[in-house]
Amino acid sequence: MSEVVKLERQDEVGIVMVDSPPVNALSAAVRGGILECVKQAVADPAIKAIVLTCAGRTFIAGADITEFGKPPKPPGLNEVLVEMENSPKPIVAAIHGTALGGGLEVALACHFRVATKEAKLGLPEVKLGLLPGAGGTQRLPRAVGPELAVKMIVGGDPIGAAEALKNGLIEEIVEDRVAGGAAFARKVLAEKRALRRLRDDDSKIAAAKADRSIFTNAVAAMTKKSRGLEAPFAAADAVGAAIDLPFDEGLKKEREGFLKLLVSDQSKAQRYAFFAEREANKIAGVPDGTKPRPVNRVAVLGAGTMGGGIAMSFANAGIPVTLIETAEEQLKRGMGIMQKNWEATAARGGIPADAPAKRMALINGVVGIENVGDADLVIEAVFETMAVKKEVFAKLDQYAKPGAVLASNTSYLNIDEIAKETKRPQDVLGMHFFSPANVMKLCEIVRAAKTAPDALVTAVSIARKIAKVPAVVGVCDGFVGNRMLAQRGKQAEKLLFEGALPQQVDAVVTKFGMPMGPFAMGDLAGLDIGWRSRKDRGIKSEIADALCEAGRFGQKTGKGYYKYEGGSRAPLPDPEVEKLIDETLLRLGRKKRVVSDDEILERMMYPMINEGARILEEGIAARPSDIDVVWLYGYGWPIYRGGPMYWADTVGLKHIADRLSVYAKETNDPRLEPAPLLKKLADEGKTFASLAAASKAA
Ligand code: 3H9
Repeated sequence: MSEVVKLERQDEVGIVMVDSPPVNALSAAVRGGILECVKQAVADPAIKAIVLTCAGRTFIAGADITEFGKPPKPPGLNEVLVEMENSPKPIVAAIHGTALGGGLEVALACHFRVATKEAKLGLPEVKLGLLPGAGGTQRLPRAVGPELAVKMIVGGDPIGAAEALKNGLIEEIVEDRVAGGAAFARKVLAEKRALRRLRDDDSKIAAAKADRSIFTNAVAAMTKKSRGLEAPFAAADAVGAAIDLPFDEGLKKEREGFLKLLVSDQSKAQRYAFFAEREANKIAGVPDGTKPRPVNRVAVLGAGTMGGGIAMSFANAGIPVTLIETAEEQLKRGMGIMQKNWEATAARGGIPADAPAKRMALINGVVGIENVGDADLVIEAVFETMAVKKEVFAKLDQYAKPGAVLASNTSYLNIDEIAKETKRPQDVLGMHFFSPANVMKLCEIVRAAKTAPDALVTAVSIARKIAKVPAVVGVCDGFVGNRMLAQRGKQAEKLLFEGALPQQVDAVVTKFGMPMGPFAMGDLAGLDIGWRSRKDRGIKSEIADALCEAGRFGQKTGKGYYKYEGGSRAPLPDPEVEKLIDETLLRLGRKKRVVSDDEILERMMYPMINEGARILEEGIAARPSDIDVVWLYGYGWPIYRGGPMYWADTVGLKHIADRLSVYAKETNDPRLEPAPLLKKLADEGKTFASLAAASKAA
């Protein structure tokens, strides 16, 4: 008898219950257990119908990803599904939680499906660089038609129970999965319903067989944002096979595609990213069992771009917010922008039509910091200078309720110093959101010297609740992300002095897979900010200064490192910039040379990795994978390259260390010498991953 799958009889209905925490993934034991129980139920004359359901928090959430890359163990999932689909007795999948990947494929091999109303159903394999490998690409189009199937398989986002019902993916929404599933099974028996085997039902793909553009248009729409990725295109091909080929041949095509992706570098990187994200939830140095403090209301200080975006993130998750400004006018402006933002999303169909009003109702806009009193978490997003932050925290100490977590959204300032302004440094930490805060997923949670473990756990847990990806970091200038980015920025600027052009540098970076290069990014952020700060600190940056002196502040003035025409955000190379660079170099007596794309890539990436090594040495990040999470979710690092530290391992640390030494000498920049940790790993022929493995073993 299986340990993780049990068969129970309720009158004429056999209940096959999968119970394999945490997410009932399809390990060999679960596959074997399902096969055994289904066979047993089919053989039992007292059982007339079967319900397949799960214990715990969710229906089967997919194949067991930890088994990928290891020798396959029988039975294969397809073998189990053939047995189920061939069952002469009706099988009903009763779904709750998330039926994902192999989980939904199991449900699709059942003859009927019911789900609870909060259930989500999807084939997210593309997000792991894969395609569904157990019939999903063949059965889903037959269940819901090719358009929605392409959306779900090529896009990878799940749908809710209501949409599943509307599109024929489930038969009914039920209150309780076991009782509802059994009741539905009895109905099937009473009505003598024919068993619906999706493999034999071509009715929903008939239209696309006659007019293939139905399928190709859906694919074109879904792959618009798939630049550089292999899986979405391979997944689309597999769905195409469902339309073009008989079921069994389509299944064979799907299998070939799945096995090819399974061993691909992209999928390996994407699977690594999946686990890196989950690993980041585990906070080093916090006692086991530390519970988060309850957070029922949040106060956000500042209704500007950052504050507004943060407030929106909480309201999106249904958490009430007190949004605080210093004057009515700013408050009104901030509230207006939020409303417009939500209305634009609703108009695009991204959220329901009544959502903007509902979300606005969760935001109580007020003037005056003294209104923070009923908040369990306060996040300040005020002007980014130490003096202002200190003033705000001194006031928070006065007005916030005891035990409230006090967070600063600073992007580089010292939280220890800020915490000193209060008599409760144990409650103070950083929550660094990324712009636009309602969109970007990363939240760097900055642990200060005196931050209490439960305050830290509260910040991590609330960040997850509002669908952010938290990464715990330590106090230093710029934390993890911006500190590494600064190294890239320095090199980008130097490259201009050596003969590269902004568009050449940016092209190399975007070809690598980043959404934007450093110069387009500078134009977006506004070049005047850095200019002002350089002036304050008495620092010069000849080319950037010359641009600003010419009134080129970036996108907002229509000109920066690029020109922007007709209000467009598309950067266009500008001969004027080239002239300005040439003149500056001439004035400084610098000689131009041809800089190769290979050199640009190395100088953009390796100094960041070097800084990442220093960050690890100093304990600012606990794990290399935490650094990768920061870059994946805060800076658009291409997921198929896993993150900078993961990518560095694939390049080879010895090569990176050697090249850094060369650049350190060539450009006379000692900061480019390999960090001691990088050098040590390189000399020992090791990887950053070996550090994580060693710390796990310890
Ligand atoms: C597939 O199915 C291929 C088939 O088509 C072909 C087969 C032939 N395997 O996310 P959480 C672990 S590909 C192993 O924090 P939540 C996770 O690592 C798969 N482990 O919880 C974590 O462990 P720990 C397609 C898994 O409530 C723990 O479970 N399916 C798997 O926030 C809790 O996870 C997917 O891509 C897995 N499949 O979210 C779904 N899933 O505690 C992937 C989770 O030690 N999973 N774990 O860190 C998810 O999207 C989310 O985990 C889920 C729950 C929404 C289910």
